[in-house]
Amino acid sequence: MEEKKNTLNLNRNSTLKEEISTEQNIDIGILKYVNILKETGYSVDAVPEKGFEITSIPDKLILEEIDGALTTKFIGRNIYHYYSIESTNSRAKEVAIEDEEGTLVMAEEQTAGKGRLDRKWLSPLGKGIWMSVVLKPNINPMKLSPIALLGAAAIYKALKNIGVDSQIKWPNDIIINGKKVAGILTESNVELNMIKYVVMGIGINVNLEPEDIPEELKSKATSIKIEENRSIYRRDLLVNLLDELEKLYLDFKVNGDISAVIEICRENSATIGKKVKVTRGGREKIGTALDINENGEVMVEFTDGHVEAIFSGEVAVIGLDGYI
Ligand code: BT5
Repeated sequence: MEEKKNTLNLNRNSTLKEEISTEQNIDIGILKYVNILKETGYSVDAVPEKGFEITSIPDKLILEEIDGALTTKFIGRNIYHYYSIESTNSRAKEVAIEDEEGTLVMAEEQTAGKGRLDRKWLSPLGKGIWMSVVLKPNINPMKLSPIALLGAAAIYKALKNIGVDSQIKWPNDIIINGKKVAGILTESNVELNMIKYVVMGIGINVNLEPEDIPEELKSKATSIKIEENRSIYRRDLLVNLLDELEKLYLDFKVNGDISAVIEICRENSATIGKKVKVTRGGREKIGTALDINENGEVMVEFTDGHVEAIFSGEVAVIGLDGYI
């Protein structure tokens, strides 16, 4: 499909690299390739009597490199890669019916990234993972509500794999040192009691610098680089994430089993034990989050002693969310 090759500069790099390493005669043609590599962010040094050496590779999500590193069976085996797009979730919804399960839409930047409830999601160029995966679980739509937790658990595990500790704030935020580093937006299409598709959108602030975060978000948003004081190679995180997502998803897809996900969300929760504000239908109530039950609902004990399982709506952790 033509769109998969739409980021000309990004996609042709891998082939160029091979051409350079196998080329014996350094002529004007190779200098042209070297220049293209440099423009794309590679550092290339001339080595006397040998040719050229690539000394550093750019942190770009180059299709061929991702493809070669993937360990998944179906997630990310069909990829749409954009340099700039309004929203990967919106694009994924356009291809979700026709395309196979596991189809991945990703972009270097989103110009109209979406959060939940029509909120905006900041997605600056080349600094994060902005992606959406098409899923087609063959389960009762009534069992779909914990699916965002699946994304959260996969992000948690992928971060852990690259040495980053985080917490999960029910249902869709990943937190480091009290600030949000990643979010999940799931959008589904259900017809006649059948799930046509679920698009799981994941945004991770990877290498954002403090100046990439606007003033109004500074109290609640952060990036891995800001918290860890090191740059992260986005490809490694992405490949890890797709792998963890596929492992956790398979149990869910086949028999609706979400227990491993719930366990991860419980053990690494930024919500359990905290004072929370629950907003539903415009009304606010204060309580304490006691646990996450086996359905992925958060159990909240309100100030009047009444305990309720909350499966949707807003549960804000008091003291954690910048706006409280
Ligand atoms: C979310 O919404 O956390 C869901 C975010 C999903 C983003 C991904 S990126 C790829 C895919 N394509 C899309 O268009 N979206 C998905 P919510 O819980 O409603 O949080 C949104 C709120 O978080 C905003 O109102 C801001 O206050 C804050 N926010 C916006 N951008 C942020 C960022 N990059 N990092 C941290 N917080 C942010």
